[in-house]
Order: sequence, then structure tokens, then C-alpha cells
Amino acid sequence: MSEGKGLSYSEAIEQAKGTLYRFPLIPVRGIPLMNHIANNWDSVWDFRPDPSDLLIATYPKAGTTWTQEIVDLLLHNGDAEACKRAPTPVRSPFLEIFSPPPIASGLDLLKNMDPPRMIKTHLPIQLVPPAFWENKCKVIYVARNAKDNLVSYYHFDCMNKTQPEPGPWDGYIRKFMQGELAWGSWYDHVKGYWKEREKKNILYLFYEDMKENPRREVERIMRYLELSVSDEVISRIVELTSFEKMKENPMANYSCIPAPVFDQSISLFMRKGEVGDWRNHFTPEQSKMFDEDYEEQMKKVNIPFRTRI
Ligand code: PPS
Repeated sequence: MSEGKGLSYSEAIEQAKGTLYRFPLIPVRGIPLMNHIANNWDSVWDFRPDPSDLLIATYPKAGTTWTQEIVDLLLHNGDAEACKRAPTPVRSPFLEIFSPPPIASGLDLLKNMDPPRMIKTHLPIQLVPPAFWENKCKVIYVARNAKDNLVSYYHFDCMNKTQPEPGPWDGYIRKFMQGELAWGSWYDHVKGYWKEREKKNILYLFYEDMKENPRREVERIMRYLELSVSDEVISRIVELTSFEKMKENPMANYSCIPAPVFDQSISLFMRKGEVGDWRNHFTPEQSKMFDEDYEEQMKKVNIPFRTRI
């Protein structure tokens, strides 16, 4: 398996070990991004996709990996073995990610792939390289309710040793509300794509809908991609992309990224995969304070988020 420059992620991370730490955030047009991304920003902004490339955009922890797996299976007519050809970040490169060498950047991986490519991003809409819109690329956006998204991000920041230290839970909630986490404000992120979804032909999905009725959402993605697969294949894709199946799939559960970056002994990447886990984390006071602020930040839009299904 080659993940750029002929090294697997494990080998590259092993070699880069001395240069890995919790990277500070540097604002790019007001959005806090890891320093390696900020330092390479011009090459990200100048990226030119092929019109056939697909962008899967999310705020971190909203259901990216799940959607990448569904799309890959749809593109391979439900062939499980074909979708085990490489781990998720190799099959579907992360556009803006930059780490110390020799870890391959997203752009390195994309350079070595032929279109159509399945490209992941967490960039807010105003930072998506303009060539995606010029070339009328298809874009799938997945949104997850703020409270579950925040809980998932907190656990991720505990185990991802290259993201800033999450600090105590109470303070983490405030950082989320103030847009201080990597990739900025959740509120602006979900609103930005929502406002542009019709004009830019963005398929706007909800994590909660995917949990409630995965078959319906897989079919929705299939139609958007102008694909046609049989009912039997749809059933297989739903099965293969269940939380349980993906959790045990080494090509989808991020076990490819070893402990100096993802320390899964702290928290698994495939952690719980539920709607409503926020109730196990927020105190009634935290929930009230969060809801009041949410009303204020979301008052001008009506995005149908659900915190339970
Ligand atoms: S990342 O790092 O931003 O790409 O993470 P992302 O993939 O967006 O989000 C990770 C969360 O999605 C959950 N997940 C799933 N839930 C349900 N079904 C499936 N198949 C699935 N795959 C991933 C994953 O468990 C993380 O959520 P939490 O709540 O932390 O479990």
C-alpha cells in the first residue's frame, strides 16, 4: 500500500514522530486552522479539481467518513473488496491537510490520482477553492446537530495528538460556541453551506437522517451522483456502512493512523455513532446555556436539526 512517497501512514508517522505535537491554530481569513495548513494555504486555495471530482464537505465529526464509505461503495457497485483497496484517507484524500514530512499531504495524494476523485474537506464554504465552483463539481455537505457534533469533537480532540489540547469539558463547550476550535464556528459552517445549497447545487444531508433511515439517504446520494444501482446493492451498502461494520473494517476505522497521531486507546475514532449522546455529557445548566446561545446564533435561519430521533 502506497500512501504517497512510497510510505504507509504508519511508516511516515514513525519517521515524523519527533515533529508531531499538538499544532497551534493560525487564522486564515479569520478561520483557525492548524499551522501546517495555514502555512501552505496558497497551494490549497489554488487547487484545481476536475469537473468530475466530488467534494464531501463537513464540519469535523459530522459524518464525513460514513459518507465517504457510502459514496465509494456506490461508485463500486457495492463491491466490498474494491473498497478495501486502501484506508479512507488514501481512497478519499483530505484536501487541506498538511502534516510534517514525510506524511503525505492531501494535495500530494490528489496529485497521484486520476479523476473522478472523492475529496474530503472541512473548510467553510468561503474557503473552498473557487475552482470547485467554476468547474461545477458536485458537492455533498453533511451536517450533524451541534450538541452531538460537539461531543464527538471533544473526544476526537482528546485522542488526536495533533489537534490543540481540548482542556476541560466546560471550557470546550465555550470554545465551540465561540468558534475557537479548528475549522472555526460550527454555526457559520452549517449556515454557510445551507445558504448556498440551491444556487451551487449542493446536496445537504443530515447525520440524523442517515441514522434514522440509511437506505433513504443512500438512495438520495445515488440520485445526486446520477448513479443507478440495484435494490440488492443498496441493501448491501446499507449493511456495509453500518456503524458496527465500519468499526471492524480496518480500511474505514482509521486504525491506519497510529498512536502518535490518533491514540485510539484514549477514544476510538468509531466511538459511538449515535444521535443523542450529548445527554450523557451536558449538565442541565450547560444544556440551558448552550440552547440560549444557539437560539441567538441560529435565529436568522431555519435549518431542521434534530438532537434526538
Ligand atoms: S472526521 O474526523 O471529521 O472525518 O470525523 P467524521 O467521520 O466526520 O465523524 C466521526 C463521527 O461519525 C461517526 N460515524 C458513524 N456514525 C454512524 N454510522 C457510521 N457508519 C459511522 N461512521 C462514523 C463516528 O463514530 C464519530 O461519531 P461519534 O459520535 O464520536 O461516535
